[in-house]
Amino acid sequence: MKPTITAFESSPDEGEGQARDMRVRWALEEVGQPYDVRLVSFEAMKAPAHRALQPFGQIPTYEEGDLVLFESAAIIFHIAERHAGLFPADDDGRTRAVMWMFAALNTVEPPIVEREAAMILETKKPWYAERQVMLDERVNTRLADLSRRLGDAAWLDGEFSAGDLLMVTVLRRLDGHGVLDAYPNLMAYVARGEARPAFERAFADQLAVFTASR
Ligand code: GTB
Repeated sequence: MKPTITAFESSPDEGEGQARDMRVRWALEEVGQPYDVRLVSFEAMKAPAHRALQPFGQIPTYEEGDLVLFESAAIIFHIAERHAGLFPADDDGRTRAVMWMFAALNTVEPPIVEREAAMILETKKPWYAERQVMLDERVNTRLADLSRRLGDAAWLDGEFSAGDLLMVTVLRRLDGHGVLDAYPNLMAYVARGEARPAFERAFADQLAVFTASR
């Protein structure tokens, strides 16, 4: 059955593919699963009909027959379980791919998001400069460790997996910040992810939504 996902009607990232429907689109493209997209306005996202699908009034959601999912990582886990292409065939490799999904979301993403939120919301505060140093340090600690682990490998654990898909989308949030410049292997890792035909198709599709909304 063809699933339907939700995405911003008008994405605040202006087509950069930073909203979390992008990772779901990418996963669906990787496994060759066609899908429909229902665009939602900010107002509709907070209305009861959408909250019945997503209790926090956010995108993305995923509907497939009677199955309704929210949380992008849970959606990607579901896609990876049901289709070949995002989890390795062997049980241990699959479990390690799940581990990297958690690492992306629980260990690497939080300091990146906290730093970004401070840059948006707190720059006028008298203590901002001091806090920025601390937030930069936290991000760099994670990046240095990740860079060390990745080394010269193409992907985090053998073949490309859902773990890489999430890690690349998390690192992409640093686009335009110059932070990744100090980690050439992470820059190359993100570029490798972005060069995948499935990423390119997903990116083009979300960009088309933004272009049409202007
Ligand atoms: N944990 C949830 C998941 O992974 O599915 C988080 C979902 C989420 O944060 N959704 C955001 C949302 O709906 C969009 S992706 N926000 C509206 C709201 O909460 O009212 C986050 C996002 C938004 C915008 C940018 N951007 O402009 O660059 C980047 C990321």
